[in-house]
Amino acid sequence: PSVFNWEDPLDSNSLFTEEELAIQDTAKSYCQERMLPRVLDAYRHEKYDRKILEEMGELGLLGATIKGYDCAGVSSVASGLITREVERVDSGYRSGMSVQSSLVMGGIDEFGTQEQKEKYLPGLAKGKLLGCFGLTEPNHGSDPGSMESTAKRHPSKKGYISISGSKTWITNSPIADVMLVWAKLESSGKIRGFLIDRHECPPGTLETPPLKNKTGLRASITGMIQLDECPVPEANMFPEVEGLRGPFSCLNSARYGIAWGVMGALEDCIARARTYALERRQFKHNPIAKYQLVQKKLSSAVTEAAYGILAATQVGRLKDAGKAAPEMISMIKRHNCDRALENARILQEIFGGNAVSDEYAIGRHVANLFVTQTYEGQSDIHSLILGRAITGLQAFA
Ligand code: TGC
Ligand code: FAD
Repeated sequence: PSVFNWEDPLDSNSLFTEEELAIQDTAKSYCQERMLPRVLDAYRHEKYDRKILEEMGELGLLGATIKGYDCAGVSSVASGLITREVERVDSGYRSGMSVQSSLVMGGIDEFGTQEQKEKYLPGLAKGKLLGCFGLTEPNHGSDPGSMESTAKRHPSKKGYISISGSKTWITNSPIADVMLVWAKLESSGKIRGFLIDRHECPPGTLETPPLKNKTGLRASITGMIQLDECPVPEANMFPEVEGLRGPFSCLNSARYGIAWGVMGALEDCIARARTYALERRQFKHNPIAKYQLVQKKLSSAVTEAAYGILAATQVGRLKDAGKAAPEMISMIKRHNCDRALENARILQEIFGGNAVSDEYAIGRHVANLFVTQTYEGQSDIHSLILGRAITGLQAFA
């Protein structure tokens, strides 16, 4: 018989394989039992427990779509389901994982040499090494093509490149072991990718100061990367990829993951708001869930979460078939982040004054979801990427 399940209204579970559902279950148990109890303290005191990545590594959750190098080699939909479970707890924890998995491991897997893969991927997969991705600069966020960081032949060290420049708002940077940094080769003006190993940099050539007192994503660690003629072995440069295609290819996977993750955060807001509305009574002892205006808020949020999951599933299937255009990813990244933020913000109203208490979690999700709408291409930038594909006219500059 057909039944309506508010937690999966369009029966998206029927689209997942047994294996994908089992992976989701493993991720869900870990996230609810081990991560959730830590998040309030982490958010309040803005501290990131590095052990989390090691625990995720033990469960095979890092770089999960990569084949070989101690990675699980699962489908894109399975990796989306993992992301959804992590972000159901907190976007900051998902952020730390996305950077490690999609941006750093994904980049090395796609563009690295065999030596680079063997040196870094197994340690990153186990969470023994921590990675970060440096694209954004203080003067160039939405327009990374104008970056000022430069790479040139090192004046005194043979076989080395000298990198100078400044990256900002970099997730994981203050504690990262390996930094995938994008800089322009001075000789050609072309953007290239470099793996900078913190432990191999001479003193004074690399600083990674943290950016503290954030209003969102407080359970993740964020900082700068400051490079002052930092010597990096030539062997640490990605050998072939040139231009923005390099960083944007990594971003395709990370943006896809965010489209899944934010739906997990929205689903958590829905579950909490529903419980609260059923328990809280106002006017003649009615639960506030009985009032039409409250029901409308829940209906809209449940609808958006269901649609968002279906769209992300479809793009995941296309991705594995090699048929996912970047604009499809822009569409789901933009839409799911915008709808998650908008609906979480409206659900926040259901909690009345209690929404202001961090014990109720809803304010934390709302503050986090603002960041998801901003990084990896702010939503308006994705509108312009889509607008270009629709009209053939470029509106950025
Ligand atoms: P454009 O002319 O569009 O493209 C330049 C070259 O790049 C290629 N390309 C792509 N390749 C693969 N996938 C994509 N999605 C691609 N998009 C573009 C393109 O084919 C071209 O290649 P070639 O060989 O012809 O040179 O470049 P543009 O400078 O006009 O770009 C404009 C725009 C707005 C699309 C782009 O700059 C943009 O997306 N800006 C947003 C910046 C952004 O997303 N930054 C993210 C920083 S990382 C981050 O936020 C991590 S947070 C992680 C966390 O904590 O979870
Ligand atoms: P700007 O580019 O200055 O944009 C400001 C506003 O102007 C936006 O609303 C934008 O949409 C709008 N705008 C800009 N250009 C146009 C235009 N042509 N038309 C219309 N509107 C426009 N980056 C990394 O490289 N690695 C990371 O790990 C990373 N982690 C992050 C973690 C956090 C917590 C945060 C907040 C950011 C992180 N970022 C990271 C940076 C992030 O990607 C940038 O903040 C984002 O790309 C926007 O750049 P910006 O902040 O410089 O904003």
